[in-house]
Amino acid sequence: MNSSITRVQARRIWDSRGRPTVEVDVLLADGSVGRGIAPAGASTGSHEAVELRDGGEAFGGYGVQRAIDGIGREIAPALAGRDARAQEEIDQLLVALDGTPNKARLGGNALIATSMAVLDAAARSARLPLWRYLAGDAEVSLPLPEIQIFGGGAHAGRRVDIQDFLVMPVGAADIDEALAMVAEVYRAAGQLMADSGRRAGVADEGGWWPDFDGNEDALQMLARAIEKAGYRHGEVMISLDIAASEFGRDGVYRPALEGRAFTTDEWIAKLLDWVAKYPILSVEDPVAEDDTAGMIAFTQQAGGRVQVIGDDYLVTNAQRVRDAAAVKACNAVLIKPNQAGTISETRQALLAARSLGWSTVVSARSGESEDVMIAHLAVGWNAGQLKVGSFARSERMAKWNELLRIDAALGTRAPYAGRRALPV
Ligand code: 2PG
Ligand code: MG
Repeated sequence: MNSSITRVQARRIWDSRGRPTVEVDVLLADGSVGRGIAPAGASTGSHEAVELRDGGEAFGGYGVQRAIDGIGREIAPALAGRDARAQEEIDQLLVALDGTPNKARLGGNALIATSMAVLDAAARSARLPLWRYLAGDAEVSLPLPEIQIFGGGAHAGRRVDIQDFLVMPVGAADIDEALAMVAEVYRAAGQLMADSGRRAGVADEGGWWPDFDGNEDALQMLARAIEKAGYRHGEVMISLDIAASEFGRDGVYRPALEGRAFTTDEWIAKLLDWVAKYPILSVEDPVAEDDTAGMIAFTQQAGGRVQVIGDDYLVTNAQRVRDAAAVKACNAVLIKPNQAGTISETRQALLAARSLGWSTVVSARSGESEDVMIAHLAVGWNAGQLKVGSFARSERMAKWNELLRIDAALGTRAPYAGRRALPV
C-alpha cells in the first residue's frame, strides 16, 4: 500500500472539560485516514512540552487557533509526500520544525496530535489494529489498570490535597475480571459516600468528588470501599498520585487540609505512615518536581515496598529518566505522550525506563477525549500498566472498554500483566 502522506488537516474540537483541543487527520495516498487528538493536563510539570493556547478572553484563553494555523502553514507542507511508516523521521522533522527546546512555538498540542495521527494512519495503511502494528510479532499483555476512585487536587478545586486515590486490581486473572473488580469498588465507594451524606458528584476524571475533612479520611474510605466490595489485601491494592508539585516547592509542603507546613522529611514521614497503615502499593510524585533529594529519600525508604512513579518529575523524557535512575530517585515512570510532544520521544522514555529495570505506566490526562489510542500504546508497547482516570464518564470508559476489545482480539492467548507489572 502507498503510505505517503497526501494531506494533513487540523481542526478545533472540544475535550472532556469542554475546552478547545486540536484534532489532526492525516490522509495517505492509499486512502487511509489516521487521527490524533491532543489531551490536556491540569497538574502539569514545568518541563513538559508546552501547549500553544491563544490566550485572551475567549474560552478562558484556552483557544487553539494559533496551534491549528501552525499545522496548516508549516506542518502540513513539511509532511506532504513523507512515508507515514517513518514515524521517527517524521517526529524528528516536527521537533526541528518547531525549533524550541519545549515545543512552545508550534505547540506540544499541535505536535502530539499530528504525531498520533501519523501513527494511526500508518497502522490503518498496514490494515492492522494499532496495538498489533506497534507490537509486531512481540508478546504483549493486557495492562494492570490504575483506576481513580476519588479525584482531588487540581481536578477537584483542591477540595483535598492528594490528587488521585486509585485502585489496582492486582489479584485479577484477566483484564475482564480486573475491570469488574474495580466496578464493584467504585460502586461501593459511591454507596459509602451516599451513606455518609457526602456524595457530591464527580471530579474531572470521573472519580467521586472528595468531600472529606482530611486527606487520610479519603484513604480510610477507600480502604473501606475495597472491603465492602468483598476484596481482601492482595486482591485490590491502593495507588496514590500525590501530585506534590501542586502544594510544595523549595522543600516546603503546604497541604491545606493538614493545617500546617511540612519540611521534605516531615512530608515523607507522613507518606510513610500512610504506606504502613493502608494497602498502598504505588505512590506517584510523592514530593515536588524540584525536590530531587526528596525523591531519592522517599525511594530509599519506600522503594522496596512500593512502586515510586515519576510524573511531573520525569515528564516522559528519556534523559530525565536516566538521570533519575543514576541517583535512584524513582523506580517507575508515567508515560504521557503529550508531555513529550511526539510518539517517538514518548517511546524512547518508555524504553529508557524498561532498560533500567523500571516499571512503566502509560497514562491519559485529566483533559481527555473519545480517542482510545492510549489503550493501544499500553498494549502495543507492552507497558504493563495503564492509568486513565476513573470508572465513569465515557472519555474514560472508552479506553477501558477498548482494552476489552483488544483482549477479545487476542483470544485465549491474552495474558494479563497484573501484579507482575509492579517493580516490587
Ligand atoms: C496526573 C494526571 C492524570 P493531569 O497527574 O497523573 O491523573 O493529571 O493530566 O492533570 O496532569
Ligand atoms: Mg500525576
